[in-house]
Amino acid sequence: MDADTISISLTTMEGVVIKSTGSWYDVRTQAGETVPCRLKGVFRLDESKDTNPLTVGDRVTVENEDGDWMITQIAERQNYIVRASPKHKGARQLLAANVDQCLLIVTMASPRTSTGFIDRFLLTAEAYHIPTYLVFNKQDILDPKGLKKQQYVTDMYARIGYPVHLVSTYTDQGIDELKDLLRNKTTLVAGHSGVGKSSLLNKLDPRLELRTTDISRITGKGMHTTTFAEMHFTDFGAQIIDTPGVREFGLMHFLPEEISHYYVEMRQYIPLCRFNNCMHDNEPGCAVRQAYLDGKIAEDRYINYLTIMADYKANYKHWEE
Ligand SMILES: Nc1nc2c(ncn2[C@@H]2O[C@H](COP(=O)(O)OP(=O)(O)OP(=O)(O)O)[C@@H](O)[C@H]2O)c(=O)[nH]1
Ligand SMILES: [Mg+2]
Ligand SMILES: [Zn+2]
Repeated sequence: MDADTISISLTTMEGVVIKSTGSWYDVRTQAGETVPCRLKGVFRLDESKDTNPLTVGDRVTVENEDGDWMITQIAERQNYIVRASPKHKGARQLLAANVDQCLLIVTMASPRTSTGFIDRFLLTAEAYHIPTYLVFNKQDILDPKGLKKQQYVTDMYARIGYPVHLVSTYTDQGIDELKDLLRNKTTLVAGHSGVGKSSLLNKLDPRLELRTTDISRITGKGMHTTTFAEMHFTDFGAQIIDTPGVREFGLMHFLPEEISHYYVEMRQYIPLCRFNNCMHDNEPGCAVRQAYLDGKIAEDRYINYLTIMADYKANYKHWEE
């Protein structure tokens, strides 16, 4: 440290990033104060597939130098969730770090969530050992067809061990039991745009007053009301990260042959395949495919697996170049 630095007032504190807009970061310090910070210019993007070096949930050290807050250190992450960057093909964006659990908000009303999307999320969460709850929102507007579809989908996930919650932010169905799950934890709330993530947070703690918007009646697609991930501290002791709706989650850290291991119900069959590099597609003696043919692995799950593998292999080549 040189003489100049010593002569100015310098305060160091620990904190957590609660919002990141790219160039500025809001950090909540241990004292419970929120301060806007810049990142000290020494951090480079690691292995370069990430488009952002720092994300919500990151634990950091901040220093105040003459009134300006700077982030000077980032603690190692316990885990993180990435999404495929909407702008750069093959790049990924950190959505959040250091989460205890995820709530994946889905709906069989509008905009309807596909099981392919759910599976991609679940396998990412499995890879990082993050427990995930499936929350089926908009119970109040399901028509008979939607209800039937929901019954099928919820059975499928419940059978393989994922907790399922049926909620409505309009009628308050299922809201209290969610509070019990969230208390004293850091939870990432994810899902497509327009499924009701911010509405759910407002329901859990009305003081948050987060912006929500009607989904477009014409396209049925959300309009991305929430634009940055942000961690909120609720009045019942939960830390919840609301995120912008995502189209797709990124899976780039995996090798193609790893993917089946993150399909929880496939794991038990993998060692029984004839070839130990089996991809569980058309290989002879594949125990996973056999389990699917015997009705032990749900059709949606297996078909999604094959689709994910095909996409993944195509992209994986691209990343290797
Ligand atoms: N019928 C019904 N509509 C709901 C429910 N929850 C939310 N909505 C509506 O769904 C629309 C989208 O809600 P938001 O909370 O903004 O959705 P979001 O997931 O935060 O969307 P993004 O911020 O764009 O990712 C709004 O019109 C809400 O009123 C529900 O339980 N039932
Ligand atoms: Mg939102
Ligand atoms: Zn196999």
